[in-house]
Amino acid sequence: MTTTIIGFPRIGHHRELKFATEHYWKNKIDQSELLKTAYEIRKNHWQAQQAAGIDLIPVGDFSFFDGVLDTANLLNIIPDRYKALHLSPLDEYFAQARGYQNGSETVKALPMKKWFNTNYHYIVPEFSKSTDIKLVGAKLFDEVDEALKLGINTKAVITGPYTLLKLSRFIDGTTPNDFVDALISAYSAVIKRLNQQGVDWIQIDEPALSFDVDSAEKSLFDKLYQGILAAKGSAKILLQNYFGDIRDIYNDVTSLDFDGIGLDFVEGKYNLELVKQNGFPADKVLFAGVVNGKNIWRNHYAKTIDLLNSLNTDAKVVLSSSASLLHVPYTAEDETKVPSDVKQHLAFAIEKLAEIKELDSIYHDEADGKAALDKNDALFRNVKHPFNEAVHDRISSLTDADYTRLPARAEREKIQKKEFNLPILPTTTIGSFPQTKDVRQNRSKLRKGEITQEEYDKFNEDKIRRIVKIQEKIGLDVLVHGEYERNDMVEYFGEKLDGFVFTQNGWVQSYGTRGVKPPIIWGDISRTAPITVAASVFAKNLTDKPMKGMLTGPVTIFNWSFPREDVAPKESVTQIALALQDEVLDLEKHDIKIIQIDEPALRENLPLRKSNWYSEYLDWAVPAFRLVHSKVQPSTQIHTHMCYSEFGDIIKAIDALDADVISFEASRADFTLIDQLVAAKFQTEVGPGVYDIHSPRIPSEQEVEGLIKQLVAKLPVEKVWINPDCGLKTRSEEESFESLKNIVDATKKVRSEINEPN
Ligand code: THG
Ligand code: ZN
Repeated sequence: MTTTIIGFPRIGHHRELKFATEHYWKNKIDQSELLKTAYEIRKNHWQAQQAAGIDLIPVGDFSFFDGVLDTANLLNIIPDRYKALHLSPLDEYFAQARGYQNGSETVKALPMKKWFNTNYHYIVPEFSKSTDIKLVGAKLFDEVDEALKLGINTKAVITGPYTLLKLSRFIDGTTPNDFVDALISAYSAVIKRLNQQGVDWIQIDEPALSFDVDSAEKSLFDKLYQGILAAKGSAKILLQNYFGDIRDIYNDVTSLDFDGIGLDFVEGKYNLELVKQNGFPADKVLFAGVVNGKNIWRNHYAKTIDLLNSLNTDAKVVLSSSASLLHVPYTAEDETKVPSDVKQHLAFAIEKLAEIKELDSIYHDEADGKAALDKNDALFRNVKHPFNEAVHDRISSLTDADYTRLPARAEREKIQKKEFNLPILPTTTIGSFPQTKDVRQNRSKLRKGEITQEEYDKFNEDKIRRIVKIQEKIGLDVLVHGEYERNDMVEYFGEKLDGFVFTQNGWVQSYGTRGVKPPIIWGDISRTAPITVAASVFAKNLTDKPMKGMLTGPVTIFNWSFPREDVAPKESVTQIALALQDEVLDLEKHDIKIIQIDEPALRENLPLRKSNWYSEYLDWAVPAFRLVHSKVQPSTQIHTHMCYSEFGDIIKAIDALDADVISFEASRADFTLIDQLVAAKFQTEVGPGVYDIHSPRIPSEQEVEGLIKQLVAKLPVEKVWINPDCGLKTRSEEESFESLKNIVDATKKVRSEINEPN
């Protein structure tokens, strides 16, 4: 055994799992048909790995929604409110993942959160007083049986107890420590059962060790694993970390009775130092994550072999991916429209399997190794990214003034109050309106060449006309054009900007059945023509109300793309920022005086270790945003928007973006962020969402009125905006319009109560 991977994408080569699952949800197929499709997908994926020469194949990495939720359900960590629905195990699982509605009976979904620093989301398990941890699930064991029957050399995969505790929510005053003994028993039972089934290796995923680990957390980890490993019997346990290094706990991990330790040598550069400085126990297997599980570029074999040689250990080394391949698309083979000089540099999941095998041949001096190394060397010697001199000149001439908007915000605030003369508590939306079936069909018809560009544009113009009227009728103060022309807020800009390459089938799971197609940064980035100006100007001319221009910010475009690796993030993000600066100034020139630059992904790429937050990230991310809007007139109002309101700990950085207004997700976080904003003397005007758009529930006028009153009780009323908490693209029109009406009416009521004109 010399090669493995941490995990494989689940959605299927052509997103078969997405379509089957969504059909099942719509009662178009029954459970047995869904299970059959899922089995076929797993079988294909295992056999693809086998065919590529991967020796040890992960099983249990497949999921109908999310692996953390799978592990929680395996161990009976299922809140009572879902059990009370008396559904089949699979439906109970889906009820937790996406909520349940049957007539008047509704149960909300468990919350979803970003998975470390990726664009994937996991479901947050909930521990309470009534949580009774024990081995109840069958999914993992069933999949292991299937794999063994197919002759797959199986490595069973589960989320580890430490990560599970770190990522979960604890209610009723419970704490992680309350569950240590129960988790030890349950994981021991899982190991025993897998061992009885005949599984050789068991991979326990502990990515949470890549966060800072303090001494209490270290004790928690030690206690869990001393217990679990004492009962492992003849099972071989692999402790698998990824997304970073394990500097805080390396010595504990290496001295515990693990049979293998999996380290990420790509993102966790420091792991190499740890192994060199402390040595690696010769009686354990080192699973070396050397093929990047998060990027889409070919591995540079010569560098990887150097790295492996520098490990300088007597331990057996198994070559692996640095993370699960979940975060990359299925295969680059299908990408017929990607230029061939680019395509030869791409390695998606299938190609990465072959890379691991080739690296293994090179590492072990096998006959075919030399040829593979030479071929790879040639590839890297000849790489040529398009170079744009004008972009480089522009960047080298930037000065501090380019990052500073004048006058100061307080001054601008006064000027803008006069300029727009909006009522107090102005109402607006985040930008997108529902992407109804006809909107998606129109786009797909253009893609297939069934309609002309003119017909496509005409359709969208009709949509804009309609939505502007509807917004006026509802009584919103600042209008938007609805974003009908956009598929995805990042893919759309990627397609329009020079320097990006985009794929046909490069789908990556975002959550559950939903995916994204991240654009690929290949050359220097620039804007060759206006992108959003036509739609915004068309919409503006339809109304006397202010029309807000809508852009995706540089940090979000960068974070949700596949970046280059030969260029520093700061350089790429600055290029994107300059391209967007051109767009902002063009919008302004065309009389679009309110411009929103969304940065939903600003928070999520914070380095996992706090000590690196500024030095490795915010120190370039915040200036990039400022660069986009620094040159606008004082009277032009810059808005931004962020999803996932967990930015309590970076409030100062958010204020430093120097936007005039920010809207964000708040309703689910019970407004706790508001107190943090007050405490930090937050200066930007704020629109904390008063309507949770992730839920089909329509908030009543009274409910919204209550929320607005809570807001103005805490925040200076002249700084508060009223809006939903995110874009409306995934909601239905009925829900959206009724909710917006309630929001506007509630706002008017509050205004009249505080004697302000509407
Ligand atoms: N764009 C990108 N990344 C994101 C979001 C985004 N990451 C975080 C968050 N938003 C994830 N949310 C979603 C919501 C909906 C969908 C995907 C991610 C979605 N996808 C369609 C699907 O899978 O069927 C595909 C849409 C399409 O045809 O392009 O609905 O907004 N980059
Ligand atoms: Zn949002």
